[in-house]
Amino acid sequence: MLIKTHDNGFIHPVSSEITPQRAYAGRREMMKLLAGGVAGAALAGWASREALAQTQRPGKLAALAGGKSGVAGAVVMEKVTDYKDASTYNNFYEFGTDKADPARNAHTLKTSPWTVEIEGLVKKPGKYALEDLLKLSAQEERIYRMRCVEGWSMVIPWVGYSLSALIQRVEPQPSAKYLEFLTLADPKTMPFVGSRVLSWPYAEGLRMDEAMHPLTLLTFGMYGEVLPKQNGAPVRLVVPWKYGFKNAKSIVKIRFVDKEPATAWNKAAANEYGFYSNVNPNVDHPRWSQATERRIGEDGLFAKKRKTLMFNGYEAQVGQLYVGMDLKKNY
Ligand SMILES: Nc1nc2c(c(=O)[nH]1)N[C@H]1C(S)=C(S)[C@@H](COP(=O)(O)O)O[C@H]1N2
Ligand SMILES: [Mo]
Repeated sequence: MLIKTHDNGFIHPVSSEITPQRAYAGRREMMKLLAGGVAGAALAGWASREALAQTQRPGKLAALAGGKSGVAGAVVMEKVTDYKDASTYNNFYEFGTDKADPARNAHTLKTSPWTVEIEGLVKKPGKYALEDLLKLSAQEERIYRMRCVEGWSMVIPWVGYSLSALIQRVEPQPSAKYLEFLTLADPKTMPFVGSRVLSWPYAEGLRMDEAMHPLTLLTFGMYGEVLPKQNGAPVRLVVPWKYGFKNAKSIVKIRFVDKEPATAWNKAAANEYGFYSNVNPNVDHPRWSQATERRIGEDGLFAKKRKTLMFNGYEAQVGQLYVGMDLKKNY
């Protein structure tokens, strides 16, 4: 049996970290559930077992327990992307701009000890240790579509809880209208933090109602395990209806502010990357169409691409956040 070591960010598993073989529930069980008219929750359970079944492999990271999500829209019934693709085809420019660079280089990232500083317009600012953040709310598994602005997509079972739980805990002041997310920028462990492709630290932002939306996930794991370093360990954001670049990795600071914060990609090219960055097949990137996408691991380079969905398929859940807004202007 092959045990991977430091490549791809895997660590030597110790026996206590290896999750026991989980029961596999197959397609037949799903058909039974469908026939019996069993609703969402049971199907979500099937989907998460299906996802876990794909990850029985050596060299696992520490298990991160997550019950199935009760949030509407949090589980997509599509084939889950192979763990291998999700952990080797990445954007994490602090470790290089090639898709293979983060898996090759992120082993230098030191994820423990880790604190996230909460500052700005809140009643309870301060430094929150990762261990305390992990315990702040029950972890859920959510299978979300992820659509990168470059035209590819994946389906990933994330583990975390709604960011709203943390926001409520720190008690925002009424003047707090936006959240700014700042990520680690450590030139000693991140070889490309000196490069001029982006300004560092990588910064992102959300409007308060977007940050409070139940689908917005403060994320600690994927595929039932802690996040690999190349995927933004130990804590990142996942906002499934927005382009992938909103999903800030390796967050060290969350600032509550009264004005729309600057974001790394907007600073780099304001005409290409706006603040909202909602997935929208009707608004082209200035240099390419956003109408279609290629699902990593499924759609070959020459296969017909699949249609990109409005708000990445989460329109029913989030459409009301943008009523009355011109989404061509607020791209
Ligand atoms: N700190 C940081 N976060 C980041 C990025 C980055 O370069 N640095 N890239 C973003 C982009 S463009 C995408 S598509 C997603 C990719 O997440 P994944 O590699 O886990 O799929 O991370 C986002 N978060
Ligand atoms: Mo991206």
